[in-house]
Amino acid sequence: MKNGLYLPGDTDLYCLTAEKFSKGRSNTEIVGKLIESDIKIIQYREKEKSMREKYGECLKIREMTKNAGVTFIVNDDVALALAVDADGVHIGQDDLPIHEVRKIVGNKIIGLSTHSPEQAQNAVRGGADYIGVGPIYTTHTKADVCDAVGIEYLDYVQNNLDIPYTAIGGIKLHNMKEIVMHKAKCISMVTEIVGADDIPELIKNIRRNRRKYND
Ligand code: TZP
Ligand code: MG
Repeated sequence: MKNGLYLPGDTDLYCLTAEKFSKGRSNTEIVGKLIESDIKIIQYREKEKSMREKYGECLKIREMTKNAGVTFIVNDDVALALAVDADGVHIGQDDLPIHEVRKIVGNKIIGLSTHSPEQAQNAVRGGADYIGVGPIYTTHTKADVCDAVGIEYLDYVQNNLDIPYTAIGGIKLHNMKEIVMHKAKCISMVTEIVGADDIPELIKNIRRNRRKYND
């Protein structure tokens, strides 16, 4: 936890919006379904809308997540995260370095996407609050995504570093067993969840699977 807020490692699923894959449902509608399913961390990820549109959506999501005690992270944009008083920001390897983001966001949560042991070590050294670990499997959800890094990278982080993380990239109900067996506590599934016809039911199935694989 940080500032009384959930981090990956405190919870089983870290969910992200992806309206393009949400079968006609809006980001806010999806967030409502996630909160209903007892999801404790939600990231607003939206690459195609204007800043003003994103601002409007984030204001609504901020209210929804605050009322539900859910950690709210904004992807990419530090200014947007601050404007809507999100709990944190998630950045990538090509964004401002963590120490600069830290100067801007103060004590808010900073998450960083990482794809190699070296990037993960640098994230720890730089003071990231959590890292994204992936893409574990091939994914086409992200436009500029790098090649799959494989389960070995998850093993490296799990066995060598002491930082909360979420495993991400190509993870689905049907292949999550490997991720659970490799001890990832927190998992992100983007298209699998936002694209589900019945999101609460899918999340129940994911949780049922995790219990089964942990036994
Ligand atoms: N970061 C690394 S992979 C990824 C992001 C945002 C996309 C993962 O999407 P999916 O649909 O779960 O493969
Ligand atoms: Mg980014």
